[in-house]
Amino acid sequence: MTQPKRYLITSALPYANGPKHIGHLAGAYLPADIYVRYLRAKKEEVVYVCGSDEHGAAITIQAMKEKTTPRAIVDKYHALLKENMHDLGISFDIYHRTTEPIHHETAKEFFTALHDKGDLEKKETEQYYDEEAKTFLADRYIIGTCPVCGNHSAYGDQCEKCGTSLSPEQLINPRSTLSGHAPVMKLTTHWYLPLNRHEDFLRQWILEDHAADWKANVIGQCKGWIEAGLQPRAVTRDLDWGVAVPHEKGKVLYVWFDAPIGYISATKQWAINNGKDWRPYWEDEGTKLVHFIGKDNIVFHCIIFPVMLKLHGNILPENVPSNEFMNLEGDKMSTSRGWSIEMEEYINDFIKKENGGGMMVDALRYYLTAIAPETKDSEFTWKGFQDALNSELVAIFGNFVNRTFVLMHKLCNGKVPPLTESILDETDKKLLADILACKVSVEKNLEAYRFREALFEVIDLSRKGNKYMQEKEPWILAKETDEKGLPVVAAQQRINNCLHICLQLNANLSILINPFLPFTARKMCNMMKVVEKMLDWENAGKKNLLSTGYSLRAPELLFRKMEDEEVTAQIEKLKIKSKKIMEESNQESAKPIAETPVQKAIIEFDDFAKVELKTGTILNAEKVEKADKLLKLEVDLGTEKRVIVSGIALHYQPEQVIGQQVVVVTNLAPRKMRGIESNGMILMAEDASGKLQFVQAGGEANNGSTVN
Ligand code: B3M
Ligand code: ZN
Repeated sequence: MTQPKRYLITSALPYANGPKHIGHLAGAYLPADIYVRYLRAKKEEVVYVCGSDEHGAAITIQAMKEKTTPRAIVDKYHALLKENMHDLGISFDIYHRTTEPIHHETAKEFFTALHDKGDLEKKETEQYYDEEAKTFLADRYIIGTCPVCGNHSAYGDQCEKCGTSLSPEQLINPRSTLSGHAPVMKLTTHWYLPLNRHEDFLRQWILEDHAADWKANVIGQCKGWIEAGLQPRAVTRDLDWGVAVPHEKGKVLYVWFDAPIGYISATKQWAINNGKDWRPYWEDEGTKLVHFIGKDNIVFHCIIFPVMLKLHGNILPENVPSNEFMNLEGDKMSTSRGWSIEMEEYINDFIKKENGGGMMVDALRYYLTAIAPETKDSEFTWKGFQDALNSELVAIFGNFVNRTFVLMHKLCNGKVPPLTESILDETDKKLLADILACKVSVEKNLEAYRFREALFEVIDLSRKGNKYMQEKEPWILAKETDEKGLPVVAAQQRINNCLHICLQLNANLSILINPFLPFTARKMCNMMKVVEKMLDWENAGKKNLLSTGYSLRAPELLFRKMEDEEVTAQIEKLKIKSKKIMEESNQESAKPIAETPVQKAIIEFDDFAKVELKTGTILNAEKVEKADKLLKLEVDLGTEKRVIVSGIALHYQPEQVIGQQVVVVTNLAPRKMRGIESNGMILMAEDASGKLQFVQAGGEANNGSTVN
């Protein structure tokens, strides 16, 4: 797009169902905040919106767990999340909530507009119903045995033990979490968003128009979805907590229909609070809309919400920078398994305890950005955090700033010394050129959402500052003047030039580090006795930010070291917390990958030998009525033909799999799914984009060959 007139930046709305961990922070909030702070420093017109997602089963289930009402849950966790984000320097222009009346009105209006234009379809489907509780059951309300790993408490949408995504009818022995009894199938009516009508648009808009500027992980996932063929998505639910569907009793909008509209209602509320007009932000093509999210939200922000926006006549996002996941000490970060560092825990342990003026906020922001999972999953370790803090922030950046101030006070009377241009040498000129080059490259990286790289550039510039100082050795110059009989004036001129340049570099570093480490930048301003206005981005690259003769304050400590004992204590705390939560909830303990390289327990050969695997070819495939995820397959196994029901319909159209060679588990006990008996299981593997791929024997294996 040409130079945008304004920016609207969003971060995924966290569910107000519990505390959020630092992996969330690293995924959707910190990068957006860095971007926004950069835009503000550039004096762009920018609004940064977010808020709590307060609907959906995530909330009602938490209310059940805590034996209270959904309202009490969202009130409690909304307040917590809002405060946590603020404490960590996330600078939303508004942190809204989806239970606000303005949001309900906005979401209803949106639904009605699409409905009245004929953009939604009404369909009758069968759904699990709890006869005792007299209610239809959302996927999360059904638990049963996972068909893949045998976990007895898998949910109707996902098994949290093995990670497989499921549909309720795949669960063995399903039971309702409300009554504990087996649910029955019952007819219900819902509204659907027919995504299939918009395939051409999505293909063009994502895979053509944005192929080059969206991240590869985002394009990859979208491609998987589009090529698998898009299905109509239900946008209503039989629930009583949520945005009521206009003119329908007992139904609410599906949480993923109303939540992204939360970005719009938050913008409206922001506009009301600030006497502005919200419309251009969602209706004028000059707006650059950017959604920052985690990878589990890609389909909603790249496929479903854009279709809704297009139908409703709104602008579309320019980009959807999505991060992969951040692991913790060798295992997946997970609040429910206690293997996490919650934002509030970090705040209590490091921020509230010390009055460091944001020192430990910036330390966390630094490490999370340095290890950001921008292109692949990454890992937080306390040792890594300590290393980053001690050997980068303290030893490089902090050291340079501190040295400059100490020497300036010692050798230049606490004032900015003059610069004598005539004696500038190559080393001086090189460093001055590096400042400008750094600014250019930080800009380029930030604009391409490469935050780690941008941060490395800034740290690298401070490293160059240290090297420069080391080469110039002003402290030696100061000593040697008298002994060597050099004219004092000439030596002092060289000292002055060195510290003048170092001070200008300091001023530049404060501007360049500001989007990432805002507290540090402000402390540096205080040391330099300049107002915050100096942090305006247009000042970056300038060589005269501090005037000659200006007297500066004494250095302040920017960062502190982290001790080994703190590292040990945090790891210990993590293990104890996780063990306790696991015991309470009867789950299997999280174990660091280093200790357990394989996920599942070792089995004897005899156990493996019980599994019969054979090659086959799919002869026929058809959709299973009223089940989004299932395909009914007929498979040729050489000596026999079998019917197998497979949960691959979201990834493949029936015609795409006919003729496909497959590997089948042939001695699995038969199971009924949607009234069809399935006799076996097809082996599939998930690829990097999340799409299921067929496991194949390769070569010319005959149907019915045994796989060993
Ligand atoms: N609350 C899911 C999540 O927290 C959801 C995001 C909504 S963004 C509109 O991952
Ligand atoms: Zn499982």
